[in-house]
Amino acid sequence: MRINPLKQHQQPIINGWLAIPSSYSAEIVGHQGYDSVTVDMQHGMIDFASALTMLQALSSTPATPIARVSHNDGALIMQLLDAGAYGIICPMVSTADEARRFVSACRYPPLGNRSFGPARALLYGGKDYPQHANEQILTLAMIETRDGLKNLDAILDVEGLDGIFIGPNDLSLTLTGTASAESQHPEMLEAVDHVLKRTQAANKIAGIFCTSGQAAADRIAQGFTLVTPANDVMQLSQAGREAVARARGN
Ligand code: 3PY
Ligand code: MG
Repeated sequence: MRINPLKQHQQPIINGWLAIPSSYSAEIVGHQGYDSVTVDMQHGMIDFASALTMLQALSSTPATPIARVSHNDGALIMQLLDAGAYGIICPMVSTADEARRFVSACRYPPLGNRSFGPARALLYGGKDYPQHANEQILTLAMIETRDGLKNLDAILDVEGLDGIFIGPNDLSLTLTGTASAESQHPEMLEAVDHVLKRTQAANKIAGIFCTSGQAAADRIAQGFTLVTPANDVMQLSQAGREAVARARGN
């Protein structure tokens, strides 16, 4: 089976993020040097038919294809894995039970309850995908609720969970009343630091969404091991804005 480089990564993982439902965008982003690229079905404008073509496009690039599901839905998780996603990011994980349910959907029996039908995963992963998928599929639970913070250690204890991914917009919204991915609110700084330290202690991947390359570099310096330096929409908007300003001589 094609191994998943994200499972043994020695360097911080730089993870691209796709919200635009386009295989062409996915292909372009996949060629920019990212270790992995996430197809975002929660806040991206992406349905399963588009996600499939985007995963196909990512397969033609060096980036490892992963997906964020819209919610902790075993059926959707299994469909995306069958479509060749090599990792799943699950939003709003607030309890160990939810984390167990999430991981279970990513693992074939006896470790989990993933149903058999690897379809396109066989084409991307290889004929022996079924024998190795349980070790190769990456599972990241998003910590972005008060309960998720409260139950962090129990979530980190869940067997088969590879790491966490902080959703700083939702986390700051719930902690401070304002959604801000780079919030400097003291309560948010403390929460992010706490999640990072506990995740490091558990020896798992500590991931976070960021709004720029510089913000991602700062998170790596802080100790994070998986960062997303903004998504396609943010990058496209910023590049467009800057080009217009430059053209106008501003
Ligand atoms: C958040 O910041 O809440 C996210 O889910 C990042 O996409
Ligand atoms: Mg979120």
